Amino acid sequence: MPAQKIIFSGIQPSGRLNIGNYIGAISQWVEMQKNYNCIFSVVDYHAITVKQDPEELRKRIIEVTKIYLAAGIDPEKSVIFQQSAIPAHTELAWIFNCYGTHIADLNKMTQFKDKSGKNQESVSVGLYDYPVLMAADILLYDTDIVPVGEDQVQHVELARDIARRFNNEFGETFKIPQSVIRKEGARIMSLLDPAKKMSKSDVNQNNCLALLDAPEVARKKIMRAVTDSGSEISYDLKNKPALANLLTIYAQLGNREIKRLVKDNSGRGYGDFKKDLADVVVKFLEDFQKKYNKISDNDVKTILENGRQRAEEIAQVKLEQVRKLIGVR
Ligand code: ATP
Ligand code: LTN
Repeated sequence: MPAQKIIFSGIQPSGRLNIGNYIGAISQWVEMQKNYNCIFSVVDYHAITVKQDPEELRKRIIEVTKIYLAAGIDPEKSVIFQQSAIPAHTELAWIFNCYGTHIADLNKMTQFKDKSGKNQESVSVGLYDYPVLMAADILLYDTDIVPVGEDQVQHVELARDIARRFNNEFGETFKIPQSVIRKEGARIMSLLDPAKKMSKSDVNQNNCLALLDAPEVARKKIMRAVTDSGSEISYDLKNKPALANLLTIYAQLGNREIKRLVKDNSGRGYGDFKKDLADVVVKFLEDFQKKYNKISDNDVKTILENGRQRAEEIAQVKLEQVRKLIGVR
């Protein structure tokens, strides 16, 4: 029997996780655990590429872990660990800085351009180098598949390039990973601006539906979400992007098909549709938060420590192999 494929993914504890993170990433992971060997990380060293308050960061690491668990990641099946607990990640990132990564690669990264905006000269080197650390995360574990939202595909491409270049120079060392994104829901947009991604570090949280928003707050956010001109419920990404986004959220959280939703809403107005959507979101959040609230900080500690042990065993072997290949051992 062929060995089970390996899945790796992670989320930065850099803000309040939202339904974009859930739909685009975490919900895919939950499905994949049935058929694959999965490793999920809380990537705290990615979070510090932008300023974090230390007290807040400590809390967020626990919060993100609880969100993985509440969403259905099963620590008996999957490895869950904190990135900074395994120094092999940063060490391999350093090696990739020297072997496999070109300045031109990093200059192409759209996330860096978006996040650095007009301050490209004064943001941290870490923000620029961030995709190299991500490549190390992925390649350390012989990952086959990386389930992410659409915005991360470019970073996975870089991981593939780095792996190929390293293999060309030193012989087969790293597996070439592949990104997987959802057909629908790979890019959930802001509630107030359908041209912008829903992003957990957005300063205006009215753009986002956070997984830990009080359900009634979420309801208000939906009722205030922008809609498009016209009044008919139809899925039209180009002409009705705001409605297309709301339909996608409804379909994903309510487990419905978009086609069917459009049919069932024919003749109804935006207001009625939003009320239904608000009910679906409220129900989803209530169920989710019930599970979340049952998980203790102590559970999290134990799970992360277990995960660290399991992940470190794999990471150490790969890193030692690399150290030998480049001549430091
Ligand atoms: P930040 O604003 O801090 O960059 P983010 O909300 O973009 O945060 P990440 O930690 O970068 O979140 O992403 C975690 C995972 O969630 C990634 O796989 C990413 O592609 C996915 N993701 C993030 N935002 C969305 C979104 N709006 N729609 C679908 N997937 C998303
Ligand atoms: N850069 C990713 C988070 C991340 C990741 C990874 C995702 C860090 N390391 C490895 C998949 C695999 C982001 O979502 N911002």
